[in-house]
Amino acid sequence: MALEKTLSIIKPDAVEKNVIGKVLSRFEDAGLKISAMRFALLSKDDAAGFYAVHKDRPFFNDLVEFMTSGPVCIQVLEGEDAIKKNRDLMGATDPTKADKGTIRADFAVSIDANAVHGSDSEENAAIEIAYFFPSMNVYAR
Ligand code: IDP
Ligand code: MG
Repeated sequence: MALEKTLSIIKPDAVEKNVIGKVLSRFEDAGLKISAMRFALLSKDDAAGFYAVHKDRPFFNDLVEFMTSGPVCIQVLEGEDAIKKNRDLMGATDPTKADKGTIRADFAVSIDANAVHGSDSEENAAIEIAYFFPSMNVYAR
């Protein structure tokens, strides 16, 4: 295991549901530390740039539409094995298939409005963190 950082986004549906604190508690209770955090109302260009890897997928326009539909709360999480730990806490992309007790099973309603984003690899975590946070805004332990 390695000390890692990962990018997390509490998506517009979960912000609207007023469960930011509950989601953050899941991270903290699992031993992840919040190293940076900000709110943002993403423009279409911001969301399209962030999800550029999905630009040829059929759901891309819906995804950009959804991610710009309201404010998001973006964090850097840090800890041992943080990338996989966060993916395990999140649950499957489709909340109807997510394991019981995961964030998506408990707070999400559909594959579009699925409450949270989490980086899927070390390489993408570094790219995604840099997309939203200048290094001076990431707490260095
Ligand atoms: P992930 O968020 O679990 O990593 P990805 O495959 O990276 O899932 O997809 C990014 C986001 O795009 C998902 O969180 C979801 O909101 C949306 N998405 C993925 N697959 C579909 C789909 O088949 N239909 C509609 N939206 C989708
Ligand atoms: Mg993904």
